[in-house]
Amino acid sequence: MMNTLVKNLEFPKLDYAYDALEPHIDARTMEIHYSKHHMAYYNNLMAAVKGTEMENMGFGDLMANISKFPAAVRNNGGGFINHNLYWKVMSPKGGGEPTGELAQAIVRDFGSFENFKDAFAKAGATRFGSGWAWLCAEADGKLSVCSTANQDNPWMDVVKDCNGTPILGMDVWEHAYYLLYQNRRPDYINAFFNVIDWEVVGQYYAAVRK
Ligand code: MN3
Repeated sequence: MMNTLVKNLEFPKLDYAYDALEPHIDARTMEIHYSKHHMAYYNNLMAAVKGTEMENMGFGDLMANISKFPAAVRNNGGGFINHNLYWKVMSPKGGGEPTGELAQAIVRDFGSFENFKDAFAKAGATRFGSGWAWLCAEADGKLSVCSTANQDNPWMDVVKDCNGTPILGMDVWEHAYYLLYQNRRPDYINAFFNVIDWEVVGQYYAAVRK
């Protein structure tokens, strides 16, 4: 996915119904978030790259060199890929705790799963304005938690203090939670833990380690 040519990027299918994450994330929020917000990032990205050298770059290379390209590509390219990850790491069978290698790495790098949850929740809650919280992995398996503003992400060269490959991303823009939670971002963050699909996150972790 990350190395797909930009001109060949496709808007992803959602693997579950809009109401599948209720009561944690409501159907109306999911519908608007996916079919309006995410779709707009995709459409605006494709419009911004059309007829430029960016069309024929791998998407990962575009992210890794985003400092050389227009802000519209940074914002919409980030919005496109960040939401692709967000839909994948959530599922109706989510919640609980990771298992296997990822569980062991979380205990090794954060002390406990509860400590990880606290760090991740804090990264999301303290991001001023709009942005994302991330759990990232290095090729050697090391995990870290960080956050980025707006639609920036750890793949971008402009992001200096939040690195590694994202294996879990949480959208903390108000559009992700305002209909159900209004200004109560911490309540949304607590609810998000109930929909995290740790099996998927574990697969992303294994892929980074290869
Ligand atoms: Mn969003």
